[in-house]
Order: sequence, then structure tokens, then C-alpha cells
Amino acid sequence: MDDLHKRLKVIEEEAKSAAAAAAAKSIEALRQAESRFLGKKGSLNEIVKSVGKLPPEQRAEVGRLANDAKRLVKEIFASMRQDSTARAAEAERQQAVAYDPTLPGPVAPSGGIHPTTAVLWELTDVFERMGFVVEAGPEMESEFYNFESLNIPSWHPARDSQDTFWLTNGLLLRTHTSAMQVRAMRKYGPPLRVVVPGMCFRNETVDASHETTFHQFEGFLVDRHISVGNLKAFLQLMLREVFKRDVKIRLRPGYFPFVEPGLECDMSCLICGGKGCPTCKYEGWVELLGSGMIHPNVLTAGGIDPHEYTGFAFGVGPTRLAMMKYGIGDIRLMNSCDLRGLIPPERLTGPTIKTT
Ligand code: FA5
Repeated sequence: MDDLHKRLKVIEEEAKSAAAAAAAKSIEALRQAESRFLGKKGSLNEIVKSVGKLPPEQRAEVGRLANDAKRLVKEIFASMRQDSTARAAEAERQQAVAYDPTLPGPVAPSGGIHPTTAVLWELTDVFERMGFVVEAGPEMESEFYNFESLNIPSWHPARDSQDTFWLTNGLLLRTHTSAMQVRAMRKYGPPLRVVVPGMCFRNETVDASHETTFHQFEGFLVDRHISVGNLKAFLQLMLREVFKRDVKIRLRPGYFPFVEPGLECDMSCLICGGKGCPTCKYEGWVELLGSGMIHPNVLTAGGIDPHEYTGFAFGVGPTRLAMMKYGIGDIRLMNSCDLRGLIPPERLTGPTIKTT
């Protein structure tokens, strides 16, 4: 019996130091150490199992001693478990305290700006500085504002040049931002200076310079004594602001029913340096905009007396400007969601925040 006492004492001591060592490591290590003493094949269970083989008069006493030792070892591990959970909670608390909320946070990667957006900001900025108001207008437009008010009745062949998406609700997707001309004339009356950045839609065959969904930027000014000279000066100023230098342009007669005379403005292709490439359809020139002096019928539709007032209007493709400015050879890349095409904010040359 003395031997058993000694053996149980040794087991208790071993359990104490094993529990302390395991608790310093992890809860899992503690669980493994506990099963070495209390598991099915643990040292204490071996003693309990051997009780059956003892002489009957010793069994009760040995069983009692072994069970006492088991209880004690269980308590040792339970208290160690509690300690190590408390220590983990404390470590977590300490870590939270160590967190300094006044330190600067990790730097998030900053976004880039789409080249067309950058050009639109620049265009809007330069015209706002010259007293133009910015209008958006609806993308779902009526036939009246998109065509009829612009001197394009239903029988007019010019309708064919703007393949139109007709909607089932009697409206259409506007084919150009000129649709805002008569709306703005009726809203503001003369004299007026308005720009309209906005999306336009045409059922066109897509190629390197044509998309079915594209931006336009319309500008029009109505006042007394406005001439083609004013139009040319504004166009040159606009292009100088966008390209930050003088660029080679040419004006040539162009037909739009809502202007008289009508002028198209081309720019020497910056992709090929004017030699010819798919972007400029091998002509060396890229068509940037349509423009002209507002037709008297349009002024009349807008409630303005054409005998007293004249005005100019132009509609430019900001996407094409962006392609020239940033050397992008194919308009399809602009809507391709390729993030490599975005301009890091530090490379922007114009205003970076625009609220309209
Ligand atoms: C017009 O849309 C006229 N409303 C412009 C205008 C306004 C003329 C005021 C006179 C007075 P046009 O269809 O040429 O014209 O388009 C004008 C510009 O929009 C083009 O020069 C081009 O830069 C851009 N554009 C036209 N169609 C597309 C297209 N499918 N994809 C990309 N850009 C286009």
C-alpha cells in the first residue's frame, strides 16, 4: 500500500509540472497532457483497471486512493485551463491597448481617372470659367427635341445619318447632345451660354473611332452680334486648354440642318502624326466636332427672335479628344474596363474634382 501511495504522489507531481509546461504553450497542448494522465490509456486509469486483479480486502482502499488521485489531477488541469484562458484574454486586451488610433492608417491604393472623364472635367472647367452654365438633360429624349426642334422633320434625310435607338415608350435614346439646345433656350432665354456634357447613343457599326454609346460635349452661345469668328476663337481656346499647346486643326464645310453655315472641325491625328492609321481611317485627320451658326428656325423653336440674336453651337466628342491626348488608338479600349487605361491622379493636367 505504501508503494501505491508513493506512485500516486509521483503521478500527481508529474501532472502538476506537465500541466504547467503545457499551459504555457497552448490549450491544445494542455488537453494532450491531460489525456496522458486521465485518458483511457492514462497512467491513473491503468491503476484503476488493475484494482480488479487485487485481493478483495485491498480493492476498496486502492480504488479510493486512485479515484482521489484522479480527482486531484483533474482539478490541477482544470485550474491550469482557467489560467491559460485568462492569460489569452489578457494578452488580447494588452494588444488592444497597444493599438494607437492616432497613428496614420495603411495607405489604400488610390483609384485612377478615366481619360474621357479627365477631358470632360477640363472642358467643363474651361467653359464654366467663361460664364457657361452646365446642363445635363435626359438621355431618354423626345423626337421633338432630338430632331424636330432642330430643323430635322420626320421626312428629312439627315435622320438617317444618326441611326437611332427607338424606345417602346415613344421616346428615343438621344443621338446627340444638340437635343438640349431648344430646351435650354426655352429655359434661360437670350443671351445664354450653355454646355452639355452627356452620353449619346447610336445604332452604329463599331470600329476604331465609333462606339454605339459615347460621350458628347455640346456648347452654344446666343447673343447679339455673334459670328463665325467667335465660334473659331472658342474652338481654338477649348483645344488649347485640353492639349496645353496649339494643335493643328482644319475647319471645313459640313452639313447639319440645325446650323447655317455648318462647319466640321478636324484635328491632325496625334496617333500617327498625320501619316495615316486605323484611328484616322488613314486620312491623317480625326473628326473632332460639328459646329456652325445656329439656324434661325432653331432659335425660333427656342422662343428667340433670330432677327435680334445670333449664336453658334458645336458638339465635340470628348472620347476622341482623350484618345488624341493620351495616345489611345482604339475607342473600344475606352469602354473595355481595362484598368491600365486609367490615369493616376498625379498625371492629370486639369482640374481633379468636378461637381456639376
Ligand atoms: C453631331 O452629333 C452634331 N449634333 C454636332 C453639332 C452640334 C453640329 C452643334 C453643329 C452644331 P456628329 O454626328 O458629327 O454631329 O458628332 C459630333 C462628334 O461626336 C463627332 O465629331 C465625334 O467626335 C463624336 N461622335 C459622333 N459619333 C460618334 C460615335 N459613334 N462614337 C464616338 N464618337 C462619336
